[in-house]
Amino acid sequence: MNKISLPAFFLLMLLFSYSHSRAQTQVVTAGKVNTVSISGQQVKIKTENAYAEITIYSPAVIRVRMDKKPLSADFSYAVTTDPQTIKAQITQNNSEISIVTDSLRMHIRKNPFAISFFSPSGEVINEDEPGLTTSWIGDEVTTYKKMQEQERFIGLGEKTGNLDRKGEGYTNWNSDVFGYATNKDPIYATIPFYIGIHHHLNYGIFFDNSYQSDFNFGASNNRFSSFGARGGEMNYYFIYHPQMADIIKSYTSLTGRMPLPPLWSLGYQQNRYSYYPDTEVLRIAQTLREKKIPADGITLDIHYMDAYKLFTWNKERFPNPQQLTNRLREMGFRVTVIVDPGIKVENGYAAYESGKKENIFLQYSDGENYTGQVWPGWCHFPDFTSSKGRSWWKEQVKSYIRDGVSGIWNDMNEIATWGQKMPNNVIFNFEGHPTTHLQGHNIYGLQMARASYEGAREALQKRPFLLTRAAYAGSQRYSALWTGDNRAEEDHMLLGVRLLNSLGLSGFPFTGMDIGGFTGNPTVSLYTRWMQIGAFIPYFRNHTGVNTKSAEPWAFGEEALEITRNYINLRYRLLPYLYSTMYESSRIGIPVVRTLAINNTFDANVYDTRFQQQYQFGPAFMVAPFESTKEFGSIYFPKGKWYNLYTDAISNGQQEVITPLSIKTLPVYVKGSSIIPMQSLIQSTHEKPSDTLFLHLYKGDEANSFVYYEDDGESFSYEKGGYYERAITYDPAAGKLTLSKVTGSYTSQFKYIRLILHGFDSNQRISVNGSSVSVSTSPFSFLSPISRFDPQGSFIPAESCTIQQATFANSNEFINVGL
Ligand code: NBV
Repeated sequence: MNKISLPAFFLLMLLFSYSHSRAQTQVVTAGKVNTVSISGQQVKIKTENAYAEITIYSPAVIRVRMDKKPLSADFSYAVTTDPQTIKAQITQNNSEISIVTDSLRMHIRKNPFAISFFSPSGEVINEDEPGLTTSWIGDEVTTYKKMQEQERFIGLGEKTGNLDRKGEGYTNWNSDVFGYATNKDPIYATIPFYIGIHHHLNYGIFFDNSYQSDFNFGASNNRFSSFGARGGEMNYYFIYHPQMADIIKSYTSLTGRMPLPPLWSLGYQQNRYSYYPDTEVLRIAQTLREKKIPADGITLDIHYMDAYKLFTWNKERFPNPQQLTNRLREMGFRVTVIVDPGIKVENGYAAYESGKKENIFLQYSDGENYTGQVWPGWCHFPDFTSSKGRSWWKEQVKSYIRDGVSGIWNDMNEIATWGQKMPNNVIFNFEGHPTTHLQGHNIYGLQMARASYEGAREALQKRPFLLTRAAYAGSQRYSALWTGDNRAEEDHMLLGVRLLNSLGLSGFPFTGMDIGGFTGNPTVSLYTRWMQIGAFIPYFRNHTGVNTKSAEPWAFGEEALEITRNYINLRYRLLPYLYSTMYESSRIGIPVVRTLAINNTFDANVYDTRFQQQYQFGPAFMVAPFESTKEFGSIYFPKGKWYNLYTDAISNGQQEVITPLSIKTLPVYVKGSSIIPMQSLIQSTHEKPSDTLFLHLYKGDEANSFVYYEDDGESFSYEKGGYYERAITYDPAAGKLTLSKVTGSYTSQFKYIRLILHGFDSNQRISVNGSSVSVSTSPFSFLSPISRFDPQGSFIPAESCTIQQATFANSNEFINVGL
């Protein structure tokens, strides 16, 4: 045996550890392409250091997968669709591989491997930074994209900061962030999808990797934008369409769309941490009715439980939950309960015993159940990434439904535990492909929401309402999302609007924030302004923390009550419009809260930090939220013609207007050519509105169409044709408003329509199906005057023309209105 001297041995050891640490810290790029195999719509590539697979999903969507080792079995919690079979050409020569579809071109340079995407007319949409491309440092993988001139970046779901994210970096690691600062990152949800914009082009990138991921949009560098993760594959979907709305449609065709929610969940919901005992819950419900504040939901926070133990009721506070939910239902209220994932470790506690017996809890790598501390004390946590864990949870959730609960609110599912450091050696089943906390963490909230949704749906046999705090891309398939523990501060209200705008861009239409703020106490004006905004967001819930003052609409004095009630009333009158818009979202993924960037992508003003909060609420309204303390505000009107909601005064587009502000009204504008269906005021969706649908038409220059949608609001019979749908089309050039034939077998609750015209002459002549009808001019107002505080009335009522009622229900005929 060869002898080795001691100094030589130490030298060898030193060299070994040096080269080993170099391997860890080295940047490894894919390198030169060695082999290419093309089959159907897929290209498989082996490079010097990596394996790549390029798959065409649709003419506009191409997926890129890369790893240093051969790609493992394909699996995603987010993507639910398979590639479509399409017409595409894939060719190669010595220097590149080229893929051409009807919508885009992709080139893959061979030496070294680098990807570029072009529009059909040859403009660069997006390209790998040629020197950096895709690389690894240890297990961490990153793709670097060349920063295009004046490139902007928007989206990435629930992320703080500006609408335009240029110059910023973000991390995805779902986190419990009580009272977060307005620039905090990360917060609760991971939606690794963004949209890049430059040179009148826009594209989407969805990076489907649930490890902690990092996005850089030119933070601390002027060379690239990048996205990467601490482990797993480079796995992204590139989406190109000329219109941003189509990018969102394609993204949601990959990750799924919101199921149509129950109508009641679009009503006003009252909450605090926590209403108890049952008599207090009833007092709140009773007061809402007495004060004529329309409402549909009451939410029970953690104090309903016995010592925070899930699936139990505190017998002293809630001796008879069924009786309570029944009583509330008679009053027109639905109950939502909060659920946390932590199951208390306590012998004899049914959920603990059965969870232990069925072996459904997350475990350390040595097989011992993971124990972490949260509200009830030391807890185990169901593994929602296993079908066994989800089935167990589904059965537990059903007990709430038996008690008359209609909604499940999933909290603390980041997972939040005291200390906020779940160990990385906790193992997640991942549908039979066990993995560590590193990959499981960001998925947990999505799978908890899924299990709750499936359990509630099975037991209810109707549409349940689901709310979640943590999420991953695709969570919109199961649940609405709210933005967690915000603060009762002016800038938090505006941040909340930006968060919902960004979530909407990222496939999440059903969203809300704690109206009034969770931590702290809002001023009277802040509360009032926030409630006004709440009327124009999909999930309209007032919520506040445990030690704060009362925050019900009557807790801020008479004037705030009147203003708040006015806007809740308006919300209820707008339900036919909102429900139809939610229906559209459930079909094609376009959000209800729409940043102006969706329709005005290349107008630099919409990214101006002064205007970035402005948003559209569905196709018709533009809301301009301002701090409640401001007396004047600058509003940007994008292209088009805009009517003041309260006065019908017209502002032309592409201009900035300084506007006086009043706490009595939220600045809201209606786009010319809009069609807005409304109903009479009701106190809850339990109550039937009058038999007349109020159809508002705003004179405009562009043709427009609105799909009116109605169904029973709670069952799934719409899936089997039980709905009422008709397109309403306005053609200003022809002076025509047309209601198409009805599709679906549902009988509308409305028998008649009353058409209310805005911006037309008061001596406008009107015909319905060829016969002229009489027109009356009467004032119309979206809000009632706040008489006591403003005897003159705050609003100049819009001049409106009303036509005679026309038959609406079950019409198999077109209705043609000549204008
Ligand atoms: O369950 C209590 C709260 C809840 O009210 C809030 O909305 C959640 O975001 N929950 C967080 C737990 C603790 C908050 C300090």
